Amino acid sequence: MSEEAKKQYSADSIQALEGMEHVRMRPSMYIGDVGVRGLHHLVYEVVDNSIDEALAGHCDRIKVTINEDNSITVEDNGRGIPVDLHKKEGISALEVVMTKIGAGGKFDKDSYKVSGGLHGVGVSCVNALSEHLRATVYRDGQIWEQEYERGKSLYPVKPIGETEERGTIVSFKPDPQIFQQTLEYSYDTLASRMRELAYLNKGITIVLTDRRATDKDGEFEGEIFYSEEGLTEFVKYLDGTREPIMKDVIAFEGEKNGIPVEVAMVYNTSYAENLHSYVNNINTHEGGTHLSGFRRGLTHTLKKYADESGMLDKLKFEISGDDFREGLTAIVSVKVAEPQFEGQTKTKLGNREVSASVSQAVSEMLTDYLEEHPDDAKIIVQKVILAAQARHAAQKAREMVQRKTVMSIGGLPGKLSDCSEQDPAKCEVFLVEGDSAGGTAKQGRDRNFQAILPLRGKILNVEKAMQHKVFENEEIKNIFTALGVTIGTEEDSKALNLTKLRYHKIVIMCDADIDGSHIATLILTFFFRYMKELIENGHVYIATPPLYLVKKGNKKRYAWNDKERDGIAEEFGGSVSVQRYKGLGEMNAEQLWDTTMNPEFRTLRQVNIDNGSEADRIFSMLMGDDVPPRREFIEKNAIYANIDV
Ligand code: 0RA
Repeated sequence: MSEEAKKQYSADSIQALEGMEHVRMRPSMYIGDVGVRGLHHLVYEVVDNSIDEALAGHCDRIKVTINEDNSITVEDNGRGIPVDLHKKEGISALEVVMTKIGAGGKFDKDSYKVSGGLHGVGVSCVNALSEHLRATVYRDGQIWEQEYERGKSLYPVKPIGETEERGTIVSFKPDPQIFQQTLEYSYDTLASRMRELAYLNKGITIVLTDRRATDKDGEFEGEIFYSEEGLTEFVKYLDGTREPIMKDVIAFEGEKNGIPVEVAMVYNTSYAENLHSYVNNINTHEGGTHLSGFRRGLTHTLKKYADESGMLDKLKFEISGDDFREGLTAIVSVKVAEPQFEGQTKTKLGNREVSASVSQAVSEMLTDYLEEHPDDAKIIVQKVILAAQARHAAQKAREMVQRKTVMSIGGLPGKLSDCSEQDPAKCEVFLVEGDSAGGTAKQGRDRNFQAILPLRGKILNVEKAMQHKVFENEEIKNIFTALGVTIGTEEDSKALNLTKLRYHKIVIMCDADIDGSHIATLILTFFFRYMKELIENGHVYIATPPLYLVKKGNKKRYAWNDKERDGIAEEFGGSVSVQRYKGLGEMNAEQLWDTTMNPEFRTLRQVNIDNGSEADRIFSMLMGDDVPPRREFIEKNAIYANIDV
C-alpha cells in the first residue's frame, strides 16, 4: 500500500468507525426507537437484504429463527455476500457491508434494490447495535466467517470449511446497553411481518422458528409462510371472516410506465374500507401518490361503468369517492427505484409519476373484470348506490353530532364527569364500562385532570353497522362530543378534526375478564374504524386493573397475573387469602385509584398499530359473524397481542 493509500485507508476507517459510533450514539435516528419496535426492526433490516437477493432472482428461501437466548438468525440460499477484497477499502467486501454505514448493496449496481426497512439503513446498523454478530457466507465452495462485537470485527474474514451450498447466515444478539426496555422478541410481531412479506413477494418461502417454545410433540413452534398467488391470496386472507359479494378477486400485476405495480381487490358485505398500500414492501400508512392513483382509477372506471349501465338514472344525488370504497378490501403494492417518503411518519409516497401508473393499472384490470363478469358488476354498482344512500343519511346524523360539539357550552354529555384542568395535554378521560364502575371511578379519580365517561354495557359493533347507524348511536355521539372530535369535511366524509381534542390520554377501562375484553375490543374497533388518527397519534390507552388481591394479616398486595399472585403468596408465606376481582365494580374507589388510575403506580398500555393489515383482519374477525375463530382468539386471551397494545 502506498503512503497515500494508507492515509486514505485510515481516514476511511476512522470515518467508518465514526459512522458506527454514531449509530450507537443516536440509534433512534437509524431504527426509529430503542423499544420494542426498534428491537424488531433489526430483524426486518436483515431479512430485507435476503428479500432483495430473492427479488434479484437468486434466492427462494429465507429462514428466520428466534434462538433460546432471544438472539436472531437469518439464513438465505442466495449467492452469499461477496468476501473478496474490496479494492478501495482494502478489506473483505463482507467486512465492508457489515461495518460501513450505508455500504450495503453498493457492489451490485445492476441489482434493483427494492426492499428496505422503514429506514433502509442496512445490516451494518444491526451490527453496530448488537453485542455480538456472526456472518457466515457459503460461496464458491468455501464457508467464510467473521464475528463482531458492537460493530467491531473480532478478526479478518476467515475460511472455516468447504461446502457445496450457497447462501448467507447472519446471527445477532441485540445489545442490552442499547435496548434497555426489552430484549424479548414477540413471535406474533415477527410472524405477521413475515406473513406480509410472503404475500408481497410471492414464491419466496419464509420459515419462522421459535426455539424458545416447543409444542406438545416437542417440536419448536413456528410457521412456514409461502404464497403462490401473492396479493390475491393476501386479500383473501385479510377477508377470511368477511363475506365476499363477488366470485373472484380482481387483480393486476405488471409494469406501467416502467413502474412495477400490483393490485388486488374484492368487495365484501361489510361497510368498512380496507385499503393497504406498500412501496418496496414498506407499508405506507399515510398513503400517497400510489393510493390516490388507485382511488382515481377505481372511481373513474366504476363511475363510467355505472353511468353507462343506466343504473344511476333514478339516483337523486351524486355518488362520492367514498361510496365506491365501502366494503372494499384492496392492496396496492408498487416498487419504486428512488422513493420519496413524506408525511409525519415518513410513510407517504411523494413520487408524482406513480399516481398515473397505478391509476392506469386499476382502470385496465377493472374494465376487463366488469366486462367479463356482468353479474358481479351489477352487484358492485348496487352496493355503491346503497352506500351513497346510507352516506346521505349519515351526513344528516353527523351534522347533528357536529352541531352539538360546536355549541359545546353545556353541550357536553350529561354522563361525563369532566375534570377542572383546561389544558388538553394534561387531561385524561376514562371510558368506563357500566354506570356502577363509572361511579367508583368518579369517586376514585383525581378530578383535577381526570374525567370519567361511563358507557352503558355493550357499545355498538361498528364493524357490522352502517355509517348512519354509527352516528345515530347515543354512546358514540357521547364519545364524539366528550372528546371534542368532529368528523367529515367537504371532500372526505371520514376526515377527522382533532384540533379541539379535549384530552390527550383516552383510557379504556374495562373488567379484566372475557366480557370486559370484549367491550374493550368493541370500543377499540370504534376508534380503529372511525378515529384511527387518535390511535396513530398515541392518544389511546388501555387501563390494566389487577386480577387478585393477596392478603396476609395486614399485609396486602395486588397481582396482575397468576405468576405474580403465586410469587406474592410465597413471599408472604403460610396461608394467605386471595381475592379475585371479577370486575371493576368489586373494587372500592381507593383501590381503583391505587391500582389502576394513579399515574404513579398504574400501568397504561398504549394502543398502537404496527401492522395495519393484520390489525384490520383481527378487528374484522373479532367483530364479524364468524363465531368460532373469535371465540378461539378471545380465549387465547391475545386480543391485543397482535395490535400491540
Ligand atoms: C451484493 C452482491 C452479491 C450478493 C449480495 C450483495 C448479497 C447480500 C446479501 C445479504 C443477505 N443475503 C445476501 N445475499 C447476497 C453477489 C454478487 C455476485 O455474486 O456476483
